[in-house]
Amino acid sequence: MSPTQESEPSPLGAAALPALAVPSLPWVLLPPVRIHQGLLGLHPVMETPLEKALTTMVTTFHKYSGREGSKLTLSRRELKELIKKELCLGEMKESSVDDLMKSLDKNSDQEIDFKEYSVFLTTLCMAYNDFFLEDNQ
Ligand SMILES: [Ca+2]
Repeated sequence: MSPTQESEPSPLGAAALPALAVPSLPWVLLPPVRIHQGLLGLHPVMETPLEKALTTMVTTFHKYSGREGSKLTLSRRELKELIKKELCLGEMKESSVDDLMKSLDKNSDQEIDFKEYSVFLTTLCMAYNDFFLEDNQ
């Protein structure tokens, strides 16, 4: 954080958001392949906990992105509501929401698209991992 930013630090450490380089994935990991394999009886169709978590990450985005404006992006209000309801952080200060929006909105269009949201979740996931490691030392 630069010395000129005197507002409270983001509760999510959003200032340290990484740039997301999207790797190309082995085709066997892609959802249509998984579903097709399930239909062929190659594996149980039931989702594993990790697959459920991925599905929840996607459906949670769309649960809020469809409320106003573009259905494919989160507005500031939609992001604030998602954080309040899905991360149980309660009401965020307006300045914290502004800081988070500024950190996440890499293309500066005042909306959070799915890639920007993915960076947010990745950052949270890294913080959870740090907490997990500290707790298990
Ligand atoms: Ca954006």
